[in-house]
Amino acid sequence: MERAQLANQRHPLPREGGGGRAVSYTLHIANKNYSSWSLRPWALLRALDIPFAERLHRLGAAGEFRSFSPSGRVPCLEDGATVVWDSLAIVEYLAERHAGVWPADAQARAWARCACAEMHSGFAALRNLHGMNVGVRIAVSQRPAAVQADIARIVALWQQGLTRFGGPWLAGKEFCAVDAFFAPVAFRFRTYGVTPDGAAGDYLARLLAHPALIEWEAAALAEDFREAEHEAELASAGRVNADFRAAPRP
Ligand SMILES: N[C@@H](CCC(=O)N[C@@H](CS)C(=O)NCC(=O)O)C(=O)O
Repeated sequence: MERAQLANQRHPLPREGGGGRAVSYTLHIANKNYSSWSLRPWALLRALDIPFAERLHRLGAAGEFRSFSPSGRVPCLEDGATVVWDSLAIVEYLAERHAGVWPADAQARAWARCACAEMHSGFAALRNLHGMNVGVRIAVSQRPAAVQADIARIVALWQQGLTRFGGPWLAGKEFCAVDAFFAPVAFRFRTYGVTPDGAAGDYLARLLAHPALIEWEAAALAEDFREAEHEAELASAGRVNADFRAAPRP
């Protein structure tokens, strides 16, 4: 049986009005070139083949995010009257409804949850100084020590997960929430020329080649929107080697 079928079989999608059509999700996200937080649940939904409608909002559209998200931030998932407005909370909400969000093995599940939580609350230097910018490649002149430390910790985590659970994904045989949480890191590593050795390097290539990331990347490259703050951040990280994005809107 296909994995997606299995996911929906074990925890069937909730039904409206006692047996009507399956309730569909709406995921609010921001521009795919920049919005690392949006990518997490988007990649998970795609990888598990869970149907959803996407609403893409322009970053910096003042006030707009507040009209659907209590925090004024994305991602934000709507499921009928239920609104879930944080990437980790979205993952847990989905885990209550679909198999495959977390690994079936309890050890792997505990590890995956810890790694997601660490990603969610940590790595501030990488997040701030190596912002996600999918379509650009930067030659970094000098990587700040705090960024190097974040990178070293992520690579160690990846190596640990791959060794302990046997790969090819971080917590075992199947792509799950923890891989989705590190999907933005894969784009960051590529943009800023971070090339881990060994199993972590292979994992980076595997993640970038996942159909969900390929689809996200294609849409990111087609965007002609530029957000001033992200672009300034990028320029301060080093020299732009390549920019594969559609020409900016005049
Ligand atoms: N902890 C939140 C953070 C979400 C977040 O910061 N999202 C950014 C987009 S990448 C945002 O909505 N920014 C809007 C703004 O700053 O106006 C989550 O995990 O969902």
